[in-house]
Amino acid sequence: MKKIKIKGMSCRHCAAAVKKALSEIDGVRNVNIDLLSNEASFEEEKPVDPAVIEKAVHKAGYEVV
Ligand SMILES: [Cu+2]
Repeated sequence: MKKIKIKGMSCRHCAAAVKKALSEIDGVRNVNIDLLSNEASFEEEKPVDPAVIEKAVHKAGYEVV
């Protein structure tokens, strides 16, 4: 399981947007967002380039810390 910190999430809508963005990445599954710790956790079915993850989060309007 991978964990990343995300900056900019303030409510469950933000969490849903990040979850969606991450879930749409090929190889990423079981995405969970913890709003209290601002963390996203997920599993990788295959190695996923961290840059792809950062890009997807950025596109959704948030930043990986
Ligand atoms: Cu929000």
